[in-house]
Amino acid sequence: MFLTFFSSAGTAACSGADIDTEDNPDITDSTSDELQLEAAPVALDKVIPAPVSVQSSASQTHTITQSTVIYTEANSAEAARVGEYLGTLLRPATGYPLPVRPASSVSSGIVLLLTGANPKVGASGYELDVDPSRILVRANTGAGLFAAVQTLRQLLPVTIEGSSTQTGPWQVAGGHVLDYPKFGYRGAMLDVARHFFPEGTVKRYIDHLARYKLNYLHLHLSDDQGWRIQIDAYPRLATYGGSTQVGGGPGGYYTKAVYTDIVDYAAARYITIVPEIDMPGHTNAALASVAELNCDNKAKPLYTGTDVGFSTFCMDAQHRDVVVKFVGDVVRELAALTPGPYIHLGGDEASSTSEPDYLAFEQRVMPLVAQAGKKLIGWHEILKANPETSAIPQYWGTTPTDSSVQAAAKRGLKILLSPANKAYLDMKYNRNTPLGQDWAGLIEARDAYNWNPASYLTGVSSSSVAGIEAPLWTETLTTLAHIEYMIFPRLPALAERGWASANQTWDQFKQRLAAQGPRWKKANITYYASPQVPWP
Ligand code: NGO
Repeated sequence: MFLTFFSSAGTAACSGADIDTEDNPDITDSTSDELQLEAAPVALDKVIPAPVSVQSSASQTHTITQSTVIYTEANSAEAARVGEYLGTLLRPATGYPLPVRPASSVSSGIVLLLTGANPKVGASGYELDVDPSRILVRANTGAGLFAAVQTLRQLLPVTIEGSSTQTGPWQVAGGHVLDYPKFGYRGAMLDVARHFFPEGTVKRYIDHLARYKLNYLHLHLSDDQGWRIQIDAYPRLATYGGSTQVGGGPGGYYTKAVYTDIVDYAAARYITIVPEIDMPGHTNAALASVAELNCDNKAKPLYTGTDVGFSTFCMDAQHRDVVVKFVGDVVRELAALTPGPYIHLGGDEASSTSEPDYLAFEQRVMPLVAQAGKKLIGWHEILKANPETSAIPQYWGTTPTDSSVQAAAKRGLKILLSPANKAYLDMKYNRNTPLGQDWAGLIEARDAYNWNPASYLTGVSSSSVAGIEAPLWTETLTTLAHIEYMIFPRLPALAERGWASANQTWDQFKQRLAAQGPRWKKANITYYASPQVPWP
């Protein structure tokens, strides 16, 4: 059904140009009047995700000027790095030098401190105080300072998104913000297996996540159509298994050096990479690269279509030890590339694996993750194999009631929520959306926002929810513009669901969402101009 999107040459019939903002009649260029309007300070409660609490002081506006200094906690290299990141964000549009210096009883400029925060902010939150003399941020961690920086960025005029010098003034509304996240895991996934995306695209995706305070990026690194990460024990996985993609294009893979660069880039934005190798199904690329994973010891041909459920590792008596050793080797190399706590082993849609083989397989491979010093995440089908309580099942069903997930929560497992009819970023917005799929339904901006992760699953309490993740599968997506069109504006809606404590209504949220549109436009980010959103 997806093949209709692709020409015989394997290029998407719907190119990025079709959805480029330049061609989008709903997105007009800002006039200078609008730019004047945009320069007015943004109210403290107009950011996404909505902060926990805000007190505005209308008369206390702060203006960033040519002589503003960014002061950071003395003796903290980490605070200095966040200060430098802030400087990098603000210098292009302001044209100001914004030097970063150690703080010593400062009462002016932008001040980032790792002391004195309200304990409520925890390990990821922050306090922000704005008055005419200074912008003061206090947090317990670099992650908290970084979250505050993202808030500050949204409080500045739209023109802060410009890549060259813009006209100020650079005003920030006065007042106090106290803010911290509801859930510890706030993620998005990028499927780099169906179509391969180069390092630069992944980094830009990471930047988009950072804007909205997401802290995990799950990379779907293998599937039937491609294996995307260098594994030294089996070099052909990447060089051969990674040599194509959906539609037959050249594919690609990340060398360990490039992958490490992505991990570091994410870490500098307080985003943890969760690598996924999907198994025992969704494994054709591995089966094509390593013959002994097949029952007949014959390598499968590469696959460039979009069917699911046809591939499986062989678990017969002659092969199971070979397969388990293979998984162990891969998991060890992956764990060595992963500073974060999690390795994702897939486990979905193994319809070519018999039930006993699936259970035998999972029971042998799940412990390999712990042996490599990591915790397991898997699609919720892994619950059939009774994983230990530290494992996190990722729920991708389309109904709120699932007995296996309920039972898991009762056993003490935390559930990661990705209900496909709410959180799947690859679903079409409406019937005419030129990209994406619709098997889980159509997901307009409002649908992505209108659910409550804390109470979504029947019989699963909020304390059993690890958080939420928005997966972007890429059967139909080939360019950065495609990716951005699918994630904006739904990603910020889902990000708010993961962060915000208050359950705001769509009517409140859509006003704040609308204000993001001009920012995306200024930053040359492609987006879907949903008719549900009152874009300015
Ligand atoms: C399903 C399937 C993926 C598809 C995706 C498309 C899961 C967990 N397995 O989600 O292979 O790419 O739908 O929406």
